Amino acid sequence: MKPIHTATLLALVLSAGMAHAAGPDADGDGVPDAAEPLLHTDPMNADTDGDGQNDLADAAPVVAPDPMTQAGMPAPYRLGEVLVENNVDPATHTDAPDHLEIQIFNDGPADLAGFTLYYTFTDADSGETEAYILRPAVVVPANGEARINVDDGTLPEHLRANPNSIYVTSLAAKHVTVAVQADGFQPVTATVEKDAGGAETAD
Ligand SMILES: [Ca+2]
Ligand SMILES: [Ca+2]
Ligand SMILES: [Ca+2]
Ligand SMILES: [Ca+2]
Repeated sequence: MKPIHTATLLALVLSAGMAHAAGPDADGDGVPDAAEPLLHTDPMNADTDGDGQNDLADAAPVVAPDPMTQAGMPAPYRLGEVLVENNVDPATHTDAPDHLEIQIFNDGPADLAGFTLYYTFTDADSGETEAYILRPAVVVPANGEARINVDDGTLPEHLRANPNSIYVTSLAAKHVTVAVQADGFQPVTATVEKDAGGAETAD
């Protein structure tokens, strides 16, 4: 079956009267909670992909354009582990909800903040790609390291991932790209492969 373009799907949903059925809209983006899974968007986030356009207005609500800029100074930071399954909470060393965990090393003499994270998931079966922009509040100490966790967002300082992402809805393998940039510096990138299977099956 040919995939239905999200804009077409949303038009169908809206013309079917779901928006006017006064269904709840928890995040106030104009897309009823019941319709958000059909768009693969987050019912608790008005701008699921973080590109500044809310889910109703966004023609590609789970595809954010690449915000990285190459003009900055050479990065004093580098990526360590990039995990897309079997995540562990660094504070408690206990199992954390899977999605994305990124370790950043700061080799410079100053603490670093003002990070932007851009990541993509490409589904090995469908070829579909999702792309998200997040702005983690992480501070990476001078000559130290820190981690960015993107998951269900319930643990302190963890960021919320889209619960209706193809990460969750498709069991196919995923090709994942990650780019991390602190204000004024060039980005660093990594790629990682997620095996086929459910997000938590290997735990
Ligand atoms: Ca909504
Ligand atoms: Ca939403
Ligand atoms: Ca958006
Ligand atoms: Ca978008």
